[in-house]
Amino acid sequence: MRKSHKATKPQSHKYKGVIERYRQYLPVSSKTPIVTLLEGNTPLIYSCYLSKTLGKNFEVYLKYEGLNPTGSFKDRGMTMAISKACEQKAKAVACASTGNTSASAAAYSVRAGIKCIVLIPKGAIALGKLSQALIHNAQVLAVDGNFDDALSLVREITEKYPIVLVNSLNPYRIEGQKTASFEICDCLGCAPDFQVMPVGNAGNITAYWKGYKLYYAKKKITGLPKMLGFQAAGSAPIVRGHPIKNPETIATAIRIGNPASWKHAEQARDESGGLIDMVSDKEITQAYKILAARDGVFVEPASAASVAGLLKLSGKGYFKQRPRSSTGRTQRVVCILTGHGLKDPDRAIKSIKPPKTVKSNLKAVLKEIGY
Ligand code: AN7
Repeated sequence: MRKSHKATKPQSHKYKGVIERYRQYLPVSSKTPIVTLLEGNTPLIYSCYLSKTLGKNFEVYLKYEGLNPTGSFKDRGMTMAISKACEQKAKAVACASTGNTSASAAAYSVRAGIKCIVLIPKGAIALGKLSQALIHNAQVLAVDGNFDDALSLVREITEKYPIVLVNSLNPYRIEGQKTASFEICDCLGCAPDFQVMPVGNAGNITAYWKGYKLYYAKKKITGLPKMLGFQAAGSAPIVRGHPIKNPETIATAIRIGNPASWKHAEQARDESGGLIDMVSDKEITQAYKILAARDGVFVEPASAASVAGLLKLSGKGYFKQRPRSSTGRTQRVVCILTGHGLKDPDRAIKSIKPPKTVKSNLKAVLKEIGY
């Protein structure tokens, strides 16, 4: 017999986003309206090429955060920040952004039905990200200054007016973003030995470390990873030990001269026995192309900073090859790929030879493809 078809929402999808999945570890209650686009649950992809590069006893995995609903890891934090803003009956949120935060804030604000104000550094954000903030109807203002200038303006505005700040200074952003470390541990069945990631405003390294420490305290894992963070050489305040007035890099997402979570990033580095180093734009571009050409994974330049860092450390002999007989166990390295390559297609086109034009006939095409 045929079942009657009722016009109900589909119930088949069990996955309900990071808040429902990790509710017990997050500051939400039955009173919190959950605003979600089913973010998280991103794949942990084994990298043949990078595992081979590091050598025997190493496995390298790529946490592909570009597959979140708006194309970056920011969605994990935004589902929390916007849900909490709604719980507090906020009417408007604001952020400064190198692009991804604004894309995510704009999309989640639409879901929540609240106003979203975005300040971006003029001319310095990737086109994909700008198009997202605009199409989701955020009020976007291009500030004649850099990200750090935009962030201080937004901080001042949100302190004085009833507008919620949704940059990672908002503690709920960090709470949501820490779910990525839970996913990695749940997937591997343990904590990785090393985690490599880009560092910009330093909220994400703060969030991951918080997540790992919480899972450790809850006895879900028995060890903690070394946190290896990478800044772009032209925007490396933490490495150089002072704010950078005019930060520069092709990785516009991490073009940040005075990170808001500076101290927490240093804490993650020091407590984990890791490091924060820098990579040049050339190294970033190389890693960017390697990921696309060897592993089939397209990321934005800022995300490639993690793989550039991995390759830099590997070249220096940082990853020691222990003979199987001494400790035996394979060591796992996870690289966080924070944003999708389609965010910044201009950069892809600039990094590679343009397509060759051929005559529109079979002979000419066959000749080019070698048949
Ligand atoms: C792809 O969107 O700061 O160290 O305003 O978009 O937590 O800042 C973006 C940062 C890495 C650095 N990768 O993370 C913004 C913004 C990508 C990013 C980072 C960003 P944080």
